[in-house]
Amino acid sequence: MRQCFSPVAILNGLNTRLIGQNVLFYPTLGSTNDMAGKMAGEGMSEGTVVATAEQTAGRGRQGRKWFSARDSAITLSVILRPDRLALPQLNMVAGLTVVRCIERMTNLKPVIKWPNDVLLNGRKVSGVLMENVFEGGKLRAAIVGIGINVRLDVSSFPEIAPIATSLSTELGRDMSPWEMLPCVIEEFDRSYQELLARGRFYIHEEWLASVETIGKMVRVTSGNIVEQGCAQAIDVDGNITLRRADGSSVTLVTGEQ
Ligand code: BT5
Repeated sequence: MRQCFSPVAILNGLNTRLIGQNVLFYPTLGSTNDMAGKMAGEGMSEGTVVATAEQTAGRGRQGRKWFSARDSAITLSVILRPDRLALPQLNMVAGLTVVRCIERMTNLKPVIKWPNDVLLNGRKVSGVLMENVFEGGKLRAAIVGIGINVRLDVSSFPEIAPIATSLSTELGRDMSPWEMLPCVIEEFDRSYQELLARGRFYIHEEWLASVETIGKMVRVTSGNIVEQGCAQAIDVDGNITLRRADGSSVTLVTGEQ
């Protein structure tokens, strides 16, 4: 497969410690998570970013699709080799990265919908897909995939048109994914360094400050269980506690809203 190096400005201008020390930029790819996962299995260095201008088979969680179009979105994956215990907070780092970057680049006010959708005016502008690469029962790498609709015309995708938005739409002006890419890589690096230096409780607090789910009625699917209730709390590992209609409480380890 043809691989081209990222634009000189992106590579040279980056100010990072780990994430972005190696950036592999492809004109087109099926899924950046698939490519990064393959590379991680082959020993590619930690902090490597795999990005593409056009993702043709983007994936969401649980086999769902992630839509994008050429030159219209950020679609990237980062290879990390964290402690297994830090995986839930790594997911929070990814959500926080998107929020911080959108704030820095646009002054818009995004919020996080548990577990990790980023919304603007109630519509989804970004999603995170974290996948783990195991070898012989040991965690070899975590692949953190981020998709952001920068100038994606969501009206051309009927499946998501009513629920999705893009930064350009919200701003009322064109925005290029390439002006945003360095910011995403730098914010990811900065937030990941914060996790390493200041710990999981700090990241949880920072992440929680952008979460809009607390106090809302939610429907959560966790395995075969479907629960509905008012979200009371989300703990440091991302587990959510709901108050059911009958007043009882339930905590769900992981799930879908
Ligand atoms: C996600 O899944 O939100 C994770 C999306 C991660 C995408 C990145 S792009 C780079 C990397 N490589 C990949 O192959 N994936 C990652 P989930 O929470 O399961 O949400 C999926 C749902 O979001 C779909 O079923 C649609 O309803 C909706 N959706 C799909 N494309 C969208 C888009 N571009 N904008 C907003 N919503 C979308």
